[in-house]
Amino acid sequence: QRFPGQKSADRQRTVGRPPLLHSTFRICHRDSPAYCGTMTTVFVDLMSQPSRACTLFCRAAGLPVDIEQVRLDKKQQKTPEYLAINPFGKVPALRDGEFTLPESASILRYLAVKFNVADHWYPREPKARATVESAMDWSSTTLRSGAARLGWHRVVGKRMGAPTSEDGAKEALGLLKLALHQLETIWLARSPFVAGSGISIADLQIVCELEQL
Ligand SMILES: N[C@@H](CCC(=O)N[C@@H](CS)C(=O)NCC(=O)O)C(=O)O
Repeated sequence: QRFPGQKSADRQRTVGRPPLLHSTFRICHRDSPAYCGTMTTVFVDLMSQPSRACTLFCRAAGLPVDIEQVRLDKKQQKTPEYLAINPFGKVPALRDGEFTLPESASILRYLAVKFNVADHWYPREPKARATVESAMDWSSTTLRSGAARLGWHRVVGKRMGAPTSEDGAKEALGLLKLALHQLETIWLARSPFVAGSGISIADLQIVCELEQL
């Protein structure tokens, strides 16, 4: 499979950039029949929910995108090389030629449009598209504020020696319970998918927030 604007596999292998970061590895497509060289790279750490959503999308939709690891435990997200790609110092981020992009939801939408993916991922019809975007906004603002904060206070922050508290965890749990209720009674009321009859990038975003709980 070849997407518009892709370079041939041979060209990619010859011209491919040297790894940006130490201990970089490529997660997908190197050994896939679809791997045929690409200018597009997504930088991730699979400890990160938004990174997993982008990685999952690339894999599930078979996108010719290189996935490179940025190790949060080694603070690689704060190196000058990476800050040149994402000045916020967070994962994920995307680089496509000279273009760089932070924020997972924007990355998901960009990839969907760039690679002209199947409609169910990111529908072209305006109302269906807006529903996917609404679910993504809800996930970023509402679900994540409970789920990620709970994980931070109970697990991640503790491991990193950051200040955490049981009060913080309890508050996050309250937000999470409300969000889960909304997910079941509103987003999933009529379909196993949040925004229509097929799986979309919103489902990937949401499932990656939930899977580690
Ligand atoms: N809204 C951002 C959130 C990105 C984010 O919070 N990434 C975290 C990991 S889940 C990160 O890189 N943290 C490292 C840091 O802040 O130094 C997105 O969706 O991309």
